[in-house]
Amino acid sequence: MSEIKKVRTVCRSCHGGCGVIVHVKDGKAVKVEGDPESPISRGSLCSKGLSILQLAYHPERILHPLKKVDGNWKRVSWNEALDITVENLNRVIKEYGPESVVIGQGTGRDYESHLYRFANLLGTPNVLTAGHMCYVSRVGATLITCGNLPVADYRGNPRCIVMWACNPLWTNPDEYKGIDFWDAYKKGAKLIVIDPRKGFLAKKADLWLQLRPGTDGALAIGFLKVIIEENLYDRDFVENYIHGWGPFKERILGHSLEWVEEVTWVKRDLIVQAARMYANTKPAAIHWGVPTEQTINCTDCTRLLTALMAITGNLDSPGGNVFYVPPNVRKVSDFALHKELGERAKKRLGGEQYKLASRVALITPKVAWEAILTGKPYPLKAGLLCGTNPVVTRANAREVYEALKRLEFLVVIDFFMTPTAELAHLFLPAATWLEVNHVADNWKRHGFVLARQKAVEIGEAWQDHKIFMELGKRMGQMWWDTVEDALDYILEPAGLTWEEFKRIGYLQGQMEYYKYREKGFSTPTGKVELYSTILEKWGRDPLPKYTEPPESPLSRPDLLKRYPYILNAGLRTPTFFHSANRQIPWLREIRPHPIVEIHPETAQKEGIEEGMWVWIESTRGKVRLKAKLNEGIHPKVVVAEHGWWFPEIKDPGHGWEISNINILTDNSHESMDPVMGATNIRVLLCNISPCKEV
Ligand SMILES: Nc1nc2c(c(=O)[nH]1)N[C@H]1C(S)=C(S)[C@@H](COP(=O)(O)OP(=O)(O)OC[C@H]3O[C@@H](n4cnc5c(=O)[nH]c(N)nc54)[C@H](O)[C@@H]3O)O[C@H]1N2
Ligand SMILES: Nc1nc2c(c(=O)[nH]1)N[C@H]1C(S)=C(S)[C@@H](COP(=O)(O)OP(=O)(O)OC[C@H]3O[C@@H](n4cnc5c(=O)[nH]c(N)nc54)[C@H](O)[C@@H]3O)O[C@H]1N2
Ligand code: SF4
Ligand SMILES: [Mo]
Repeated sequence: MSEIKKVRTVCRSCHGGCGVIVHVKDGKAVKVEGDPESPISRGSLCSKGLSILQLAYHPERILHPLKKVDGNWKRVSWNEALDITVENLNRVIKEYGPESVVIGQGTGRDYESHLYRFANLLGTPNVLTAGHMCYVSRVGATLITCGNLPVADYRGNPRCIVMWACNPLWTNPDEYKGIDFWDAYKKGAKLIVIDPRKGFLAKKADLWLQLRPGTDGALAIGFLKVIIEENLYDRDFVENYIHGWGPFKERILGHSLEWVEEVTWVKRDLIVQAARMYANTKPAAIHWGVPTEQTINCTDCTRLLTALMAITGNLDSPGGNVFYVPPNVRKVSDFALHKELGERAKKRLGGEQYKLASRVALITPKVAWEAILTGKPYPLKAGLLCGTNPVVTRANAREVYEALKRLEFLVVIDFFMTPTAELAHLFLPAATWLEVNHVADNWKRHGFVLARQKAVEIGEAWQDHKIFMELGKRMGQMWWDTVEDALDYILEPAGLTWEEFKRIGYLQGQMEYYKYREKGFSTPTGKVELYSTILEKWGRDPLPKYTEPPESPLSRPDLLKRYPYILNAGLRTPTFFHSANRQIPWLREIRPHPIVEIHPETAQKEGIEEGMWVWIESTRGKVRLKAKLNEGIHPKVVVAEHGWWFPEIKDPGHGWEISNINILTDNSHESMDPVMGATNIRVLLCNISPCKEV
């Protein structure tokens, strides 16, 4: 009988990080279990991590390159696939310049270092990610405000946690694992939850603020006003480390709590109570989530929340919001060679308007669709999309679909044939995290890097890093011979090779708090810029403010008759990851249908019953989901899941138009954050009605 080999690695079925022990028999992974020694997850794994074997060995997974011939997919060798890509990219570059190639990815998947290096060496500034409205937007806004992203310091034992638009027990996003929050909560930290939906955490909270979706910026202004007026702020910090306190204070005090209550739907007493609890309990951490970024207020809201952390003296203090010190390895930005782009960076689509997006080296997707569809300001002709399914995950899905269909050449790199991949000319099969060697989590700001090591090889799938390397080399770019050679380069400053790092498993940076006392903040003034000198230079409002979302009951009363409800689109579920996992038996069994949550009163009014298919309609179209009644949301709000398509539908559309909530969302320039281009996907107007057709 053959032996079971155990390989210690790191999951990446979400943003990743949990330690896993993979059991391998005869070259096949047969079992996964949580790694009790992992500093990140301490033995825990979620449903997605646990079902990786069903994903990796799925009968529909694509395990060799495919090219489209007369509308049908035909198997080709890697050699041919790379040749086809190089030939087409070179053709387009010769005719239109490298900027006519868009390189895209979705959420952070630990290959941005390689993707960006490929794009930069190719000479295209047009990298499209989800970062315009997710995480990178938060990073960008905090970079210009306080020089780095402040992260809730669970390791420092916060005594008060403000869960501001995050649901980490389901989502484990970015730097955070739900388990860290849970441990701090169990130690008795006070909990304030700011969320329009009464989920598990809202039920546990000391205070739950059920705000109107998209009004977080106004609520933050309310908190700041209470804290300033009641002198609950840290005078020493404000005097020494804030730039623009006078005008900032004036701006905040110019608002009344009545206004805040009217805008946010949160009673002023509750706002006062919550602001006092946050400011008076030390240390206190704000744990922020992505809905704060997915509106027109993205940058301003991030800056207002940073102001709260700063003026209460919680910035970079133990148990507050801190700048973790990274291990001494080469960072994603070092590897990515952004400088190589040189003057070409100026050609970035939308770069003049969305200056903050450009500063963090990405474009908002809208400008890509426009360039493809209109040829303005110059044409986009080719695309390489890795690990993203924009037909389902980006706003205004019909426009996305039309644009991608028009590309002269599109390569998609994925595990499965998705609605986006079906539009491609070439499909390249990616390796799952079971089949990858990488210095993982290097993009995160939690102070760790982790050894994700290959447990098995499956079919002809290549890890994404290798795809970029091999393509890059064929395009004449400077890369290493092997994936592992590049990892040696990343690890070099730590004095380790990949082989040595694999054995150690992880590195942690040596934490230091209050770094600003010695070094200041990494902003132009060296202080926390509540008055932003960078925004001022760009001709923008240097002070943060609240802007009413452009399609809301307040800004579009004319639409209310036809579309009386606020659509809050983006409810995550523990089992799915955006558009992924619908074909995984264990996970789909738990949640077989797309769900929209409706208050029972609203359901009754609209003739809707639990479990019924309902139409949701906005000015941009209609889709159907199944109703689930939930008393924990406001009767004027409906909360819908995103990411739905149906792998079981075998035609090339795979049902992308049936329940895809992004057919309803908006990506007009007027609806986006003015400097980041964050798309407004959390606040729209819609109506709902029973769907009799199914
Ligand atoms: N309405 C609405 N829309 C949203 C959101 C919302 O809240 N509401 N959230 C938005 C957010 S925050 C984000 S980040 C985006 C995410 O948007 P995307 O990243 O585009 O979405 P996913 O469905 O996670 O990923 C798409 C594909 O990546 C493939 N994949 C997974 N892992 C790998 C890998 O390692 N390599 C390769 N090559 N492929 C892989 C999957 O099989 C899947 O088909 O969606 C956004 N869309
Ligand atoms: N299982 C699973 N995990 C995931 C993902 C997934 O698709 N599935 N996606 C990953 C990605 S890319 C991301 S960005 C993260 C996001 O993860 P989180 O930041 O946790 O974001 P969400 O779960 O979308 O929303 C968090 C909470 O905010 C509430 N909310 C909705 N709108 C608003 C609003 O306007 N204001 C406030 N204050 N609260 C609001 C929601 O009701 C929810 O309880 O999750 C990551 N993890
Ligand atoms: S939380 Fe994310 S990293 Fe952890 S097991 Fe689940 S999918 Fe994997
Ligand atoms: Mo995201």
